[in-house]
Amino acid sequence: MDRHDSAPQLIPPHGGELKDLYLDQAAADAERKKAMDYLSWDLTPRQLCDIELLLNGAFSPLEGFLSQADYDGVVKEMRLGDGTLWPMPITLDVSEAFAANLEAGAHIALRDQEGVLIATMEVGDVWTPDKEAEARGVFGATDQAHPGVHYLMNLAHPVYVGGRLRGVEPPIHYDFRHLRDTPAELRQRLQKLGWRKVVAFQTRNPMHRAHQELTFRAARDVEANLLIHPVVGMTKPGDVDHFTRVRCYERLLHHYPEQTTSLSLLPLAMRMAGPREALWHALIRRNYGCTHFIVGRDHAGPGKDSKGKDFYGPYDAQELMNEYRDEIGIEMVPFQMVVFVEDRAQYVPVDETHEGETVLNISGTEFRRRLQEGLDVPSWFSYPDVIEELRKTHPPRHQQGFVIFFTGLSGSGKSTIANALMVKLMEQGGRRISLLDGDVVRKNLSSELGFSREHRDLNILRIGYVASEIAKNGGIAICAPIAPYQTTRRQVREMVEEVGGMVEIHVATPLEVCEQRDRKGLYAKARAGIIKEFTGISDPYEAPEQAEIVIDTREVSPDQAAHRILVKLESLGYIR
Ligand code: PPS
Repeated sequence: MDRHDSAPQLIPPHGGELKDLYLDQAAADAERKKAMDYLSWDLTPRQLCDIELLLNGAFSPLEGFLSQADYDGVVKEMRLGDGTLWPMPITLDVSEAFAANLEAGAHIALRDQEGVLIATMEVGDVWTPDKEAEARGVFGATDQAHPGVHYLMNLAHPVYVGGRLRGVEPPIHYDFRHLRDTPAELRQRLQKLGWRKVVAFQTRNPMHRAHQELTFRAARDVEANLLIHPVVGMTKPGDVDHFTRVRCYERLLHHYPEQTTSLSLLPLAMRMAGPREALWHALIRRNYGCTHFIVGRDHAGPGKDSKGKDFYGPYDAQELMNEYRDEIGIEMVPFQMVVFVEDRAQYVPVDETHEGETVLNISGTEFRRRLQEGLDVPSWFSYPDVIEELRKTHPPRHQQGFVIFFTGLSGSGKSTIANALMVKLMEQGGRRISLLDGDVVRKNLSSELGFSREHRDLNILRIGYVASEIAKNGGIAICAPIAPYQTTRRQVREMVEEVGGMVEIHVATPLEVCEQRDRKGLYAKARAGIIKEFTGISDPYEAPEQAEIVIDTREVSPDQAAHRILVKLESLGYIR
């Protein structure tokens, strides 16, 4: 590593030309006035991340959300219309209703969730993308187990708008302000430090000793200083929140030799696109003024597909980076996994281990289990001060809030089992419990809603929101709606797992049995056409694929069902 820079020299301006799409103060004030007459679009959390990096030049050479011609080129061959290498479509997705009022040449105001004007955009083109083709091109997959595909298919709006941006005000961040740099600020900082070579490390996870060793070796090998450049925008659902991670990185920083390593936060919304994403990450780091970029095993990997197969090969990203090495403008530092060799008490790249040596490793899953169960984490694996930080927000499971989410047909027995379970949990004592039963929620939270897909989704997302708030504050939320749609249940799971545990229970009583019981007489009415859109009769029910528990009430009584759930909760560590 480069400790200090004694040789007098000119620091090369790393990173090439940097776009800055912000207007000056006077022009921004004038733009704010004009924007009062423009149509307004409230940016989604992902769009807010994208626009920040468009406006500050992290996405140079882009000057706005992609036009259709640029988008087509990027999806098909990772190139903008003018041939420049750019692997990721940065698009402004809007609703059909909003798009219906747009035409080329119009201006729109882009605002954050509070209504603050971030930028205006001159509309270039408006089109409806072929999302399946986009998924295949960008992710090489249409399987919705891929978080990027899932987002594209279910969460992104259906129409895209391209156009140049005029920046009025950067999105505001109140957290870790001392660690946030624009590309221009970071370039300046690196220059001031006299760092001629800088190797950037991308991460969305807490860093343990293996990561430290890997980054330290990478920096030493290319004689560069190290920039830890973690993503704090949007990462993979279920990841450790960035507040916790940043505190961990700050702790870790003290374990590097002084003056060698720096930390800066990147408000990027990841897509988990593996090889393409690696290329994108590299271009972004080039824009931030880094000269080298570490690409390890399974860079930005989305995990396994619905058949249990990896979406990408572990070194696909390195291969793609190699293919485009002459165009990226930043050098890759490829890295193998590093492992701990017990006999040498040392971390080494996996190909430098000798036969017969004992190699220790704790997988991500095993590490999470140890945190969840409050078990010891050895200091060869991670620094105790880092673990201490993690434990603050990730206490053992029995101290965490969680959500028990029942789903099943009307009359399947959800409410009965949910009530039995609640009473049994209350009997055990020591926890706060809220029951969000289907009928009760519809009365108190969703009285204006009907049973269209749109209304059912709204209803379930409201339940998910309230349940996740309960879980966040350490409580237990028991929910018992029909929740007929897979994607909506998945959204709830993602929301909940950010703050606590989620246990999904499919009450899989078959339709014929529910109909035979017909306690409320609703099935008869549905068959007679008096109730429309009735689940199972005239409306779909998509059975869960990953429920933690499946219960068929033909086989067990409510009491037995509740008992089975308690046993499962115990085995998962949620109760003791
Ligand atoms: S959903 O789909 O999750 O929003 O439904 P939910 O909020 O759980 O409400 C289901 C209860 O509403 C009654 N009901 C209907 N269910 C399904 N489809 C139609 N069209 C419908 N109309 C009224 C029914 O009593 C459901 O209660 P449960 O407890 O499930 O039997």
